[in-house]
Amino acid sequence: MNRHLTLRTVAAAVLLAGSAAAVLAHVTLPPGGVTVGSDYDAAFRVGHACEGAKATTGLAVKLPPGFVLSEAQARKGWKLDVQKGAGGEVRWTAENAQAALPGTEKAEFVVRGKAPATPGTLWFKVLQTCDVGSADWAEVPASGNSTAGLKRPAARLDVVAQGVATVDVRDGWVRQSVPGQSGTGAFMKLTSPTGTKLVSISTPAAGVAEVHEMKMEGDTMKMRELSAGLDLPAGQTVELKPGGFHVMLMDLKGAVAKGTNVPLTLKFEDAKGVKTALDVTLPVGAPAGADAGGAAHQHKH
Ligand SMILES: [Cu+2]
Repeated sequence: MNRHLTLRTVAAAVLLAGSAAAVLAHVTLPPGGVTVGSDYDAAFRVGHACEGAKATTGLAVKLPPGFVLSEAQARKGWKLDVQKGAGGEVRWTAENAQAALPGTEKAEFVVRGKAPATPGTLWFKVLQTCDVGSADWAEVPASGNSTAGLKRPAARLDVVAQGVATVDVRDGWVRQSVPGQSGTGAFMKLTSPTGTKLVSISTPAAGVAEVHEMKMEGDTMKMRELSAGLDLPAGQTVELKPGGFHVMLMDLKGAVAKGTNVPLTLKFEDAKGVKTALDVTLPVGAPAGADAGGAAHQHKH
């Protein structure tokens, strides 16, 4: 019982992480979490210089308690200082103006280490220095783990329990059903940091839930179940959307009404046969800006 509650809490945390990481201007870690006690390459993404600056000249990453550093990746033309242990820090400094990272280029600064043995959230505080000024990515929410509303959030890493998927789920929603309709669709963006496969779905809202693919065949839209599962290549965002891949909910237990939420359990299996699951709760109704799909998505079974 307790264990179940914990899993749900962590799943909700991963969802929040997803939406916060969508702000590209920040220094962030890639979407998705890490399993307790596993090796992790923390690749800090720098996609811009400090405000009003032309280039990044230095990056200092503070290692949060529980993260055990093994090594930091050197950068050509940059000096690397590594301070291990509690309160440790990894610092890269451009040796000259030529080596500095122009604001128009993106780069990853990689710290390799091991995740702690207990689930939770790690915050990596990052100080970015530039030709002009600096940006201190060090804000941590006072409570909870959402970085929404923070101007300079620290980079966040979710450490999840064994058996919980590290997959990032973003922009999820379920299509509202109309009276008498027996089926509907669920949509979301999935990113697996290590690569896995979405193999099955279950929900108390429907008797049957399947992963489907839609394709134009001649001038008719056809769909079929992906019986072998949906591949999620490492680091790639796979979008489930009207007219494409989607989760098909059939034999609905009741009307799927706008303003309500639908809980789903996503089950994954990676290339090594490791099975994980993730509980998510998706709102009913297309979010603003989403392609609702219209008539093309009226399924017939
Ligand atoms: Cu379908």
